[in-house]
Amino acid sequence: MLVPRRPLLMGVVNITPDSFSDGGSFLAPDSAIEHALQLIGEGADLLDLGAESTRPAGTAYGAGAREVEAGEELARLLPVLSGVRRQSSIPISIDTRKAAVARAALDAGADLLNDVSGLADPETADLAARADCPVVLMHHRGIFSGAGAALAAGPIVEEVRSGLEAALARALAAGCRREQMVLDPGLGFGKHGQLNLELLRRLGELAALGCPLLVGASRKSFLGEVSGTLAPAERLPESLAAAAWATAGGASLLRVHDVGATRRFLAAWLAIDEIGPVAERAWREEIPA
Ligand code: HH2
Repeated sequence: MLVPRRPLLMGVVNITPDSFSDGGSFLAPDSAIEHALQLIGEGADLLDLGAESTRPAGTAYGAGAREVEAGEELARLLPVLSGVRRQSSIPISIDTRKAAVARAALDAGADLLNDVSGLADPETADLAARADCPVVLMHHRGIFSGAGAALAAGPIVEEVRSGLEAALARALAAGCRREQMVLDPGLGFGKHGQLNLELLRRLGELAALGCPLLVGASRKSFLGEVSGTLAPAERLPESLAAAAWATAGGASLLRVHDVGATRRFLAAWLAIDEIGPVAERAWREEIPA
């Protein structure tokens, strides 16, 4: 197996009361800052701060998350952003769909934008072009809609590829540079279980879009469905399997909740992969010509 170099690990910090994965655990600024510093200690390469959950409605998650106004989102976000910034120079991504939030966060020292709507708001696209910062463009089939969402199964990889192409074209038309863009298939986000598995398996086909790929599979319900492990925080083994497939498929970034475990898992996997050529060389050197 040819395993690529280790992807960068983006540690998730949800400053929300209602995230599917860890809602309410880090709503207070001090606990969110402490969590961010812990993820840095575990080896995160960058952080993703989000202050509005996108938890879908559905049987596992009840009513789904509540959309929040920009003012409330900023009140949650900014104290954590400045608190982390004071103590670390780690790159910070902001997970938001709102231009006002993105603008204030960039002014306060954020480095990247992570827009799960794929720059649907032209104001955000314009801001991204002027800021010239890295931007994650994510595909979705409805941001708050449940995974079932009565959508056709269809050829999912082709749908995601053309959706990302369209988002990329919109961003370029707004003045962004291709080199700024990171593309994300948007696992979950209106796609039911098997579609996500197929996207992970065929991730390499999205590399043709010519931008680095980010994958956010960590703790998601399609992984829980595989093994029947219901609580999101108990989905680490399944999340590591997804991290392995994303890595083999060429992902440059993994968005994960369990940074330390993912880092150790990938280090072991890569060490096993790399020992092949090393062992072969050592063996050849011992054989007399
Ligand atoms: N997934 C979530 C949120 N933001 N951003 C990108 N680029 N890709 C993803 O897959 C992605 C994302 C959902 O995970 P989480 O933040 O843990 O949950 P919630 O939206 O409920 O806060």
